[in-house]
Amino acid sequence: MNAKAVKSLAGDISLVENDSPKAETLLDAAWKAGKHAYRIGITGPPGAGKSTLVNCLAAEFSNAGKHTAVISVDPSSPFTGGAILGDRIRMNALSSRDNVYIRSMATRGSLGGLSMKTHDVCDILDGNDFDIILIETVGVGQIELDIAQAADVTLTVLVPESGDDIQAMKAGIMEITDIFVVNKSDRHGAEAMVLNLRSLTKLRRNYSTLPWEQPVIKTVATEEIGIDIVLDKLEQFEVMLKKHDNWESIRNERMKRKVLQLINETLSDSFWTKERKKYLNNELRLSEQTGKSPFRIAENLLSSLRNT
Ligand SMILES: Nc1nc2c(ncn2[C@@H]2O[C@H](COP(=O)(O)OP(=O)(O)OP(=O)(O)O)[C@@H](O)[C@H]2O)c(=O)[nH]1
Ligand SMILES: [Mg+2]
Repeated sequence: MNAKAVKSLAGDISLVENDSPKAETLLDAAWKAGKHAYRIGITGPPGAGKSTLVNCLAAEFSNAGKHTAVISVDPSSPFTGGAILGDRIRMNALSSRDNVYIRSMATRGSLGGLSMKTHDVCDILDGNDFDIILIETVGVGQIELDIAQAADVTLTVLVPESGDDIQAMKAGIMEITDIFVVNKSDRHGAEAMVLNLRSLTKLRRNYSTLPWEQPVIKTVATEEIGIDIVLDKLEQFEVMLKKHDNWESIRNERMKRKVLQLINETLSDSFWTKERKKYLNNELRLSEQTGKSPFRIAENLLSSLRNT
């Protein structure tokens, strides 16, 4: 990408992030043009080596001639460009490449808002002819589940000491992970961690129609060890999705979610007139005296909808 193209893309993404009235036109065009990028989510606890790994993967995709985007989503930072200094330095080397684009996104309002924006930004990138979109998020609860919905494949990065993290994230992590990576496997306990994860993956996620078992891969991202295996598995997963028609159904599901979201937002916005807000506040204030339940209050509000 030349400097002009990068600037124009960055501008488009900012319009989407800021809910500009122009965003809708951009997203319309993106939906029309896009749908071919492979969206790869990378999640895991703080400091697990996600950025280091993403950096290795992005470099390999770029070497293979793929137009590659990296979005780092930082739910803990209220600043845009929340990437830490080390990330920046490493990423700078990468972003000077012609076929790589890097963008950080940070929380401005709610986490829900951030993940919706992430979906939109992925759509913009897809519409701009990217082949690969890597999305890095710190695993801090709900957010990685939301981000997983934006991705075609989710890679969870753990380290030999992640036993407690697995306990804390257990159900969620098994549900969303397609590929496990035990990074920092130059450190003690990597093998035990791999065995632990393998036994868990046997019990957990049910891919039903998909012939896939969650692989557990050891890496040392700082020395680029194991990266080739991660790339192989990512490619196998993509081939499998396409072969079993899941590629299409993931995109349809994404489209459906977007439509539902837009309908919900529009209905909700038009419903909450000044009068209805006032009515609600009044009922809340008087609830001690009236003893009305939320069901009765909602019913009254909705009845006003039926009468109009
Ligand atoms: N020993 C060892 N250190 C590693 C490895 N991979 C990454 N690191 C180091 O771990 C630290 C954190 O790496 P990052 O890639 O920034 O981790 P992260 O998961 O992106 O961190 P956050 O985005 O802050 O959650 C850095 O100092 C890396 O150099 C590895 O395989 N082995
Ligand atoms: Mg990082």
